[in-house]
Amino acid sequence: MSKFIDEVIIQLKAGDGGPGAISFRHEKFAEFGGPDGGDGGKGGDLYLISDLAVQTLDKYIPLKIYKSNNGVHGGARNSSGANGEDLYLKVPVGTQVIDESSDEIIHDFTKENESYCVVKGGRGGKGNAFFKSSTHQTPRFAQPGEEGEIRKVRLSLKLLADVGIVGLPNAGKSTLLSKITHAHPKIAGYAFTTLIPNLGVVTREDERRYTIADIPGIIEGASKGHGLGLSFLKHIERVKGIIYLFDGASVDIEDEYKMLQTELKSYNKALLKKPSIIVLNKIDVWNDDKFTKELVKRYSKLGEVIPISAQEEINLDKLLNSIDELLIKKVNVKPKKPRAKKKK
Ligand SMILES: Nc1nc2c(ncn2[C@@H]2O[C@H](COP(=O)(O)OP(=O)(O)OP(=O)(O)O)[C@@H](O)[C@H]2O)c(=O)[nH]1
Ligand SMILES: [Mg+2]
Repeated sequence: MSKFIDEVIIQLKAGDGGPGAISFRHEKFAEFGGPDGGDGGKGGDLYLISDLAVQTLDKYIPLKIYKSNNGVHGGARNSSGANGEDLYLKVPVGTQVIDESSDEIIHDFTKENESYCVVKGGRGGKGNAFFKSSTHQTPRFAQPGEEGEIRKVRLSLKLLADVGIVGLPNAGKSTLLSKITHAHPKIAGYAFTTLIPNLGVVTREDERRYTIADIPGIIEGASKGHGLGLSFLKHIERVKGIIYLFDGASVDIEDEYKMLQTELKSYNKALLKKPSIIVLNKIDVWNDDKFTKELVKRYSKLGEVIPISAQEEINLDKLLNSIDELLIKKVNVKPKKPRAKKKK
């Protein structure tokens, strides 16, 4: 299993500018021709770029200095040094870049393929040809290159899933994720199989895509550190909507629902304001439509209830349609602004 690193401090250093050259033309009958030292190249900039294929920050080594290339020295015959190549470091969508010294959020990657220049390369130094003037025909000096910027940053990942699946251990959250996306989370018949959040991408027939996160199971007292605690809930803080997933055969889903809400609330009250769907899983176990209908009726006072079997893939289309309707589309509709009245 890959590690799931969601916070790391690294240093980013842009390339130094190349120094300008000191050089003179060699001419046949003169010991020195005019100055012809070229300029140094600019140091490479260093960018962070968000990539959906990258899901964790585990490739970053804490405190390591990541560096883009220096600009090349200027040369004779007025040749300028090449610019240092820019460096692009990939980070997951949802990464916040925080300046370690000021704690300021410098950038928040909320979209795929966004790039942000964190440190700029230094300018190249001017060669001695640049300094030639009517009063100074043979300058024997050139500028050094400017140093590239350096910055210590903290990368902090808050997954930017559109939908989060929460539930007790063993309810079937990872099974559901594995059926509606191409993700391959670990699935097993014991509690706390999922230790790290998993992200999957749902692709709809009309090519729309959204992301869905499966997080570790929550038990009573999680906010006090029981089970795996609640720290991973930061990964669903920014979802548009929540799926509460239950093992439909549980004796009291209402109690379980209340427990989940209490734990979520103690982490962040705003989580309870998000639109949600209640999903009763494992209906294949009893395989009795009448009983399933009864369950749906019993719990419909809690919200929209959808019975499914993740394992046997029953009702998953219905669930996906409801996710569209209730969790994705609803929040995308902007309320109309009332028109301002014209002053007479
Ligand atoms: N019969 C039946 N079993 C299911 C269904 N969905 C999941 N299971 C089984 O339930 C067990 C738990 O499934 P997981 O998907 O690992 O559950 P989880 O909610 O991710 O569990 P944690 O990661 O521990 O919180 C596994 O043995 C699954 O095979 C279902 O629809 N029907
Ligand atoms: Mg799981």
